[in-house]
Amino acid sequence: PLLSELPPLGVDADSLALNFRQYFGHTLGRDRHGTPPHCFYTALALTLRDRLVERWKATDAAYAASNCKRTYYLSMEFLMGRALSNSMLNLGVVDSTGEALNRLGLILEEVAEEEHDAGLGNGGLGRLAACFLDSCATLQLPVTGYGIRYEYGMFRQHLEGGYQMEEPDHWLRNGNPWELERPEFTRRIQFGGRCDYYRDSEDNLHVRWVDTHDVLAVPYDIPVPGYQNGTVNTLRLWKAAATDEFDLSEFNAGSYPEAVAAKNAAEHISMVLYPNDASENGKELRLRQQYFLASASLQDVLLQWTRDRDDDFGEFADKVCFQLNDTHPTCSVAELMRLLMDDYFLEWDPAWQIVSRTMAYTNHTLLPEALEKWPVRMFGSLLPRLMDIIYEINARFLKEVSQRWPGDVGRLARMSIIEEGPVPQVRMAYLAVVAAFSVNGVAKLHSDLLQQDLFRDFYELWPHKFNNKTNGVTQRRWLAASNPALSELISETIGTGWVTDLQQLRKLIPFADDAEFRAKWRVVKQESKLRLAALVQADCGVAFDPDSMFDVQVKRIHEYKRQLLNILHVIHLYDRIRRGDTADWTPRCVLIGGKAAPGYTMAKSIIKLACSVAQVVNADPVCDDLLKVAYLPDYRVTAMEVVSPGTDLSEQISTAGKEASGTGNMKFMINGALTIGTLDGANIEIREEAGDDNFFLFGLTAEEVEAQRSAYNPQAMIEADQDLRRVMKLLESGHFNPAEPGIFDGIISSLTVHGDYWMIVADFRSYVEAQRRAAAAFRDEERWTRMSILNCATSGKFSSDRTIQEYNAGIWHLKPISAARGG
Ligand code: DL6
Repeated sequence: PLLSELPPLGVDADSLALNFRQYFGHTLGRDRHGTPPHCFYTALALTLRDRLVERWKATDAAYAASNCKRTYYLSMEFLMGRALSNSMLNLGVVDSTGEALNRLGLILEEVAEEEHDAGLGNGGLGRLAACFLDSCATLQLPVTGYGIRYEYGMFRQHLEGGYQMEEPDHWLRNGNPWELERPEFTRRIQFGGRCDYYRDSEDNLHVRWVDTHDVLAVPYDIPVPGYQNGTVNTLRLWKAAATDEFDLSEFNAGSYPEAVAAKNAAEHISMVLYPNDASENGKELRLRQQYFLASASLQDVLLQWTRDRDDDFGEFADKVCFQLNDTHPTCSVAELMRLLMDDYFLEWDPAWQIVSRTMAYTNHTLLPEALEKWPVRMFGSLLPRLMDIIYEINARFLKEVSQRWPGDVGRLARMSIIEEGPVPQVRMAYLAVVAAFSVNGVAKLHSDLLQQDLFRDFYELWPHKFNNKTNGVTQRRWLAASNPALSELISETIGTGWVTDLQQLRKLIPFADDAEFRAKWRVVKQESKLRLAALVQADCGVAFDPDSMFDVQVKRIHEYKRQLLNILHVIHLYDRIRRGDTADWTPRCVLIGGKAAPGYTMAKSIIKLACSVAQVVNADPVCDDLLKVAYLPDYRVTAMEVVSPGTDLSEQISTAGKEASGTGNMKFMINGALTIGTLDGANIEIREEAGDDNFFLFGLTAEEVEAQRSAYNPQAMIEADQDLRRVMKLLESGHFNPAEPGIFDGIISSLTVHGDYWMIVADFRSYVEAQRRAAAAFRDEERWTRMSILNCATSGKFSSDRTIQEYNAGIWHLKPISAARGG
C-alpha cells in the first residue's frame, strides 16, 4: 500500500519542469550561479528516470505474475551510448521535455550535450547488444542483459601529429543518473583455491571449492525502455568490490597501503574494458572478468529461480535461456554445472540436461586471433573447479565423437575442447558449441562459413544446432532519434508505423519516382550534411563542402576492414588531380574514423597514413574544391548519430569472408547512404534488398580470395597497373611523410614483400572502377536521390526488431508480456 498509492507522474511540461526544479534545487542543491553544466543534465536524467522507474516496476510485476520464460543475454560489452534522447523518445516526451526546459530558460540540445557516452564496448559486438536490448523491450520480451560496469569504458582517442593517443574514459566521473545500485543482490565470486571432495551423511560424493580468494559482485541496474509501450527491461551490470573494506589488523599496525591493497586488487576486475575488438587471449585479468560476469549472473538467476521454488529445477530449462554474446561468456557453461552440482546437489546428468537445454551461443568472428583459448595451467589455477568440470565435459563429448567415428584419432584431436601441444589450451568456442543447443552466425555468409570451415566437424555431428541470425540495428536510435528531419519527412509521407515495423519503409518505393519528394529528400540530406560538416570542422579543422560527395568509412581500424584500400584510392584521386585528369570530376570529401587497439601497430600506422595523406591533400591548392580528406578523432556512438545521416557513400570494403556481418553498413543504408562494398558479411544481404543497381559492388568473393591465395603475386599486379604503380611510387617516395622518412615502410612492405594477406592489391582495380561508377552516379543528382530513397526504402530487413523476432522464434520461444500501463 505504501508504494501502490503513489499517483503516476505526469509527462506534461508542467510536471516535468516541477520535478526538474526539485532535483536541481533540492537533490543536487544547486542554483543558477556557478553550477557545472552537467548538473542540468543530471537533474533532467533523474526527472525522466522517475518516469521509467514506474514502468520498470510494472514490467517486473507483470513478468513475475505471468511466470513467463525469460532470456538472459550475457555479454562482456554493452555499447549503450547516450540514454537521454532514447529515453525521451521511448517515453514519448521529446516535445514536453523541450518545452519544460524552455520554460526554465534552458535549451534541451545544450543540456543533452552534457551526457557522456556509456562506452562499455569496442564496436559492433557491443553496440549490437545495445540494439538488441532496445528491440527486446519494444517487442515486450522478458529479456535481461547482464554485463560488467567498467569504471573506464572504451579509451578516448585524440590525434597528435597524426598519431593516435589514448586517454582513459572515466565516464562515471559525474555519476550515472540512470543506474540504481542494488547492494541487496550482491554475490560472492571465488577465485583460486582447490577442490575438496567430501561425502554427505548419505555417503554421496560432493565437491566444495575451498581456500579461495573471493570478490564481491555488486549489481547496478539500468532501465531499458521499449518504444512507448510501458515496458522497461533491465540491464544489470556488475561492479567488483573487495569482501572486506580493508584488512583491519594491517590498518591498525599502520600499514595503510597494504591494508587497502586487497580492496584495490578486487576492484581491478571491473576497472577497465579491454580495448581490443579481436580478443585478449592469455591475459589473466580478462579471464577473471569473464568468470566474474558468468558467475555473478548465473548465481543471480538461480537465486531468483529458487526464491519461489524451493530448489526445484524440474521446469528450469523450459523457463530460462542464456544467450552467450560471442565466446567471451562461455565460462557460464562450466559455472552453471558447478552451481547446480555443488550448490544445489544435482547429479551430473540432470545438470548437463539443464545446461545443454538452456545455453545458446552466438559467434561473431571467424578471425583465428579472436577465438578464445586459455592456457590450461592458468585456467586450472584460477578456476580449478571449472577446469575439472571442463575435463569431464570433454571426456564425455569425445566418447560421443569416437562412437560416431570409431578410430578417427585425427578428428578427436581436432574436436577436443583441450588443445594439446607444448602449452595445452582450453578452446572456449568448442566448449560453447558442445554445450549449446543453438549456435548461430550473424549474417548468411558468416553462418555458412561457420558450418563449412570453423565448426565443420561439429556441424557434421550436430547439424540441427546451427542457424543464422542476420544482425540488425534499432531504427529508434539510428533513424527516429538521430535523424529527426528525415524521420519527419518519412512519417508525413507514409505514416509512423516504420518506427516499430521497419518493413513499412517499402511504402517509400513509389516516391523514388516522385520529383517533388526527391527534392524534399535532398533538402533533408543537405541539412544533415551541414551538421556533419560542422562536426568535421570542429573536430578535424577541415572544411567539407556539402555539395561534394561525402564518402565515409568509420569503424574500428583493422587490416581486414581495409581502411588502407580506401587511402590508396584517395592517393589515386590526388594523383589524378595533380596530373590534370579531372574531366567530369565529382568533388569528394573523404572521412575516415575509428580507434585502433593500443597494441596494434599496423592499425596505428594506418591512422597515421590517413592523417598524413589528409594533411598533404588539404594543403595542396590543386585539390581545392575537388578533394578533401579528414580523420575524425574519437569515433563513438554519439559521433555516428551525426555521421550516418550526413553520409552519401558508405565504405564497406572488407576482404570477403572476414567481416562477420557489419552493422554500420545497416545504419548508413537506413539513412539513405549508398554502399560501395564487397560481397562480405551483411553487405550481401544489403545488396539483395537494395538491388544490384543501387549498390556499388567490387572485389573478389570469399571463395575467390581463398582460391587465389596460393598463386597470389601482389608485386606483379602492382607492376601491371599503372595507377597503382603511381600510388605506390608516391608512397615510397615519402611524399606524405617528408619529415619522418620510413614511417610507412611497414605498410608498403605488407602490400609487397609480405604478400598482401588482405588482398588489397588484388581488389584495387575493381575498387577504383566501382568508385568511378559511384562518382558518375552522384553527378546525376536525380538518379542519386532515387537510389538513396530506394536504399532507405529497402532497409527494413536490417531492423534489430526482425533479428530479435528471429532469435525468439528460433531459439528463445518467449511470449511477449504487456506491462500494466501504457505510454
Ligand atoms: O555481430 C556484431 C559484430 C559484427 O557486425 C562484426 O562484423 C564483427 O566483426 C563483430 N565481432 C566482434 C568479435 N571479435 N572480433 N573481431 O567484435 O561482431
